[in-house]
Amino acid sequence: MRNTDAVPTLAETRQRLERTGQPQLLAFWESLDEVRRGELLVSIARLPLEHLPAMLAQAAGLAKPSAADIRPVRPYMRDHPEADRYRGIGEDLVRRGRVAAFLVAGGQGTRLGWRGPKGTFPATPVAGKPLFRVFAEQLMAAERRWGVRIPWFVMTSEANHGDTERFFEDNRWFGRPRADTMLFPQGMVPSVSLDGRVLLEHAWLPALNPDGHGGALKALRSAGALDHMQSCGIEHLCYFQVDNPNVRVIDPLFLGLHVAAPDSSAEMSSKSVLKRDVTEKVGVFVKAPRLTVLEYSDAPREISEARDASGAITYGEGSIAIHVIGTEFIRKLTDHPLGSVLPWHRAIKKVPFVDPATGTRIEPAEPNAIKLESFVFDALHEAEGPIVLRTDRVEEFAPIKNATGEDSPATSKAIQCERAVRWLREAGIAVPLHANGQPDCVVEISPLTATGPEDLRANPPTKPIARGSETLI
Ligand code: UD2
Repeated sequence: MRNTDAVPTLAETRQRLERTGQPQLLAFWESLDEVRRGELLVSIARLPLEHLPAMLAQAAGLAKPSAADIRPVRPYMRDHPEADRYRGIGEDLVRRGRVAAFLVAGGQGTRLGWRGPKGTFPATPVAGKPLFRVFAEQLMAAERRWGVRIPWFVMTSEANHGDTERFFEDNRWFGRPRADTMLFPQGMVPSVSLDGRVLLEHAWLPALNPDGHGGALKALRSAGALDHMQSCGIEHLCYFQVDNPNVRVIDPLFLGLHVAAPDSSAEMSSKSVLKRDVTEKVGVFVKAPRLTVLEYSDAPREISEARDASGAITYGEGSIAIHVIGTEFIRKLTDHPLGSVLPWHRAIKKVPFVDPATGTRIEPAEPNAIKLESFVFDALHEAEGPIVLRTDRVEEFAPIKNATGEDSPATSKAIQCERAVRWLREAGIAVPLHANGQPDCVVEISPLTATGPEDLRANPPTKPIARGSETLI
C-alpha cells in the first residue's frame, strides 16, 4: 500500500483476511479505540498477505547445495598484471561522479549488545571513533583526492532510523554537505507462526521483522534513491556493511575490474578474503554453476571443511560483504510485483505475541515463529558475469560482531592497529617494537591523514612514535 492509497474499510479488510486465511488479525477489533483501529487497518493493508504462502513455500523449499553441485571460484588478485590500468579506469569513474557509497546499517547488533545503532559504536583503537565517522572520513578523503562529491546512501531500519538520523544530525553530518547523505529505512515483513499465521505483536499491531539486507535493493527503489542517483548519472554503488571499519569504501581497482574485466558485465562484483579457518562465520563464494554465496549456516560440513590435495580449504573464498552493484542492475532486479526477485530465506525464532484466543501476551520458551529475510548476495546469482576480487584480510576486514572473543571490538582494534603499523613501515616510518617483533604501541591512522602507505610517504607524521604510546596519526 502506498501513502496515497485509500485505507480499505473494515468490511474490505475482513473479506481479505478471510480470503487469505488470516482472520486472527482482527481478533481484538472490538476492544480497540478509534486510533488503534485506524492503525490496524493501515498495517494490515501493507502486509503482502496474498504472496505470503508463496514466500513461505519458497523459503521452505530453498535447496541446500551438496558438494557434487558446486565448484570453487577463481578470483582476481590485487596484484593482477594489469592492476594499474584497471585502477585508472576506476579512478576515472569516481572522478566523473559515476559512483556512490551504500551502507547497510539496518541490523539490530544483538550479538554486540550495543544499545543504539551499530554505526554509533566507538570502534577505533585510539580515538574511539564511531563507525559512521570512520566511513564519512573515508568518503571525505576520497572526495578530496578525486575532486568530486560522492553521495552516501545509508539504509537503516524502522527500529534504528530515528536514532541514526539524530546521530548524524548531532555530528553535523560529519562535516559533509547534508544533501550528500540520504538515510532511508528498509522494509518489514510479517513474522508468522509455524503454521503460517501472521502473529500479533500487540492487539492493534501485526508482528513484523526487517526484510534482510536483500531488502536494500527494494528500499533503494521505493525510497526514490534509485531514481535520484540515476538522474545524477550514478552508475555503480559501492556496497558495504556497518560492522567493518577497515572497509575501503571507494576502491578504484575493484571498480575498474567491475566495469572492465573481460568476464564482467558490470552488474555486480564482490570481494573475498581467504577463510581464516574452516569454522569462520563467513559465507563462501562458489560456482553452482552460477556464482553464489553459500551462507555459513547453510554449508554442510562436507563443504565447509573440504580441503584440496595441498591442504588448502577448497571453498575458501570468504565473503566480506563488500560489493559493487550497477544501478541499472538494481532497476532490473526490482521490476517485480514483490519488489525484488531475490529469494526468501527463513529463520525459526522466538517471537513474543498476543494469543488471539485469550488475549494473553506469550513469551515463548521455544522458537515459535518464522522470520523471512532476503540476502543481497543472492543478486549475484541473477547477474551476468559477476566477478570476485580477492583482497587482503588485514587491509580490508576487521569486523565487529560479538561483544567478546572472535570478531569483537578487541580483535577489530588489533587488526586496525596491525594495518596502521604495516602502512607506517611500508612508508619507511619507524615503529617501536617489542623483542618478539610485535609493535610496542597502539596506532590509529585517520582516513583524513592517509588511506594507504603512499599517503604516509608523501606526508609523514611530524613526531616519532613513542614506545608504549597510543598514537593517533
Ligand atoms: C554477514 C554475511 C556473511 C559474511 C559476513 C561478513 C549474511 C546473512 N551473512 O554475516 O556471509 O559475509 O557478513 O562480515 O549477510 N542488515 C541490515 N538489515 C537486515 C539485516 C542485516 O541492514 O535486515 C545489515 C547489518 O546492519 C549488517 C549486515 O547487514 O551491516 C550484516 O548483517 P548480519 O550481522 O546479519 O550478518 P553476519 O554478520 O551474520
